[in-house]
Amino acid sequence: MPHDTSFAPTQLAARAAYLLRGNDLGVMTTAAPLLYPHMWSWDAAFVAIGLAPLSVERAVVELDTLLSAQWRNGMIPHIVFANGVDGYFPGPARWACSALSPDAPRTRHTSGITQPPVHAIAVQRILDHARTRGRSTRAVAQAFLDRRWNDLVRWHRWLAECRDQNERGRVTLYHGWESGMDNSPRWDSAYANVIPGDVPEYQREDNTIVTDASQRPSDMEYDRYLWLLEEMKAARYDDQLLSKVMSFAVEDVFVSAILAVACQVLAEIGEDHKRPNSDVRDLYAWADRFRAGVIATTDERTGAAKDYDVRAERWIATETAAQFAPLLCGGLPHDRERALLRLLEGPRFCGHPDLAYALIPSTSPVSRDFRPREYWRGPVWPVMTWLFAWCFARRGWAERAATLRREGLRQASDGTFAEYYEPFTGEPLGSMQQSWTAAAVLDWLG
Ligand code: 9WN
Repeated sequence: MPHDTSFAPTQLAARAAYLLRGNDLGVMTTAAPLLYPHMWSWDAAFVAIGLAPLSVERAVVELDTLLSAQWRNGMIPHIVFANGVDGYFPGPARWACSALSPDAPRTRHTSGITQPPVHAIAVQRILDHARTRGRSTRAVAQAFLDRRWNDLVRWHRWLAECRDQNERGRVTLYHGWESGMDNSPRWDSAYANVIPGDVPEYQREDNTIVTDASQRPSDMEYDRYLWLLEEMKAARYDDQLLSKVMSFAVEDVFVSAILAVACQVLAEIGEDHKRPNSDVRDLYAWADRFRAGVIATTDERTGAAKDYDVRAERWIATETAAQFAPLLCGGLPHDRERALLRLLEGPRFCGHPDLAYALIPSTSPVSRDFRPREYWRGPVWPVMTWLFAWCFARRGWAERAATLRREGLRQASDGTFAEYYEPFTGEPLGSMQQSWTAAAVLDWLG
């Protein structure tokens, strides 16, 4: 047992619920109390998943808040800033979205980029929980779906049309933050071609909260992150212009797999709830297109998926969790899928003999890019465990899903609800009391 404290399931669930209440600002839950004092897009979806077993009503409010900050073009922004709260850089003034883009909302401050589209999964979980409740709660969930259906479809349409302009079945990102896996080795080669110009002066805030530099991205990485913001601002966040001017442009295979799953899930919800046929048809078509786009990147022997560097016109193969993207959305030929599962469960990933828990490290411990403490370069992220477990259950792999859940709960039983964990020692790292870690636990125990 890597850590001394170990909470029993009921205590752990109570602490997770208490944590979410503590991070609740009223109509939004901060991603974490100190490091991330605002609402993040994919965090909000996972938070809604954690809230649903506690209160369907409150889970709905979380998604409503997020969707009320949706851009006119359909984009869900990666951050919705809490009113009157500082403490995170880059904040609203640095993004300057409403001053620059006619698509940005007027009544809310947001960032100008996006994040992985996991929200349909949250809608599905809300509907699942609502079905087990009384009539008034079921009505709340139904009213949410009626109210937000068009917004959810618009969101998927924006990804399919503006972020896959050539219909290759893969989502293009213009910033590593859009992948949610900010400093993953996946993006090293693409970032190497980003040459920061005049970045207006800035002061990082993250490293005043997580003071151990080995757990966060480096200053050099931050210079590039901030430079990309300047490029976007010069293009006024215009979808067409971004595709031409951004010096970072990658097709993200993991986000593409998530989009394939999300479109499929939303299409099924649409069918069940008698939404317009044309929407359902579009959603199924996008699900097929993005699934095919993911499969087209895979290695013939191992089934491992690759990203693509649009600027360098080069495939990016890294030993990271992202290469398992096809396991999320399905579509691989049987033998290739078996090979990819062997890779996942073998010594390069979950079966590595020195791991504290049989979980998926963000980067393979045998890769030369592996850093056991550094953010997306090695640590295990509980929210990723949840995502894989949920997708595996959906794919009919009950035993694999149960193993991830069991190991994920063992890891989380230290009660810190850490953002990520050192894979060998199980040391909690990054932000403590991270909302989506508590949410994963609540879903598992709910
Ligand atoms: C930048 C909030 C977010 C997550 C991301 C994670 C981290 C932000 C940061 O925190 O990113 O968006 O400042 O490092 O990488 O996945 O959504 O939890």
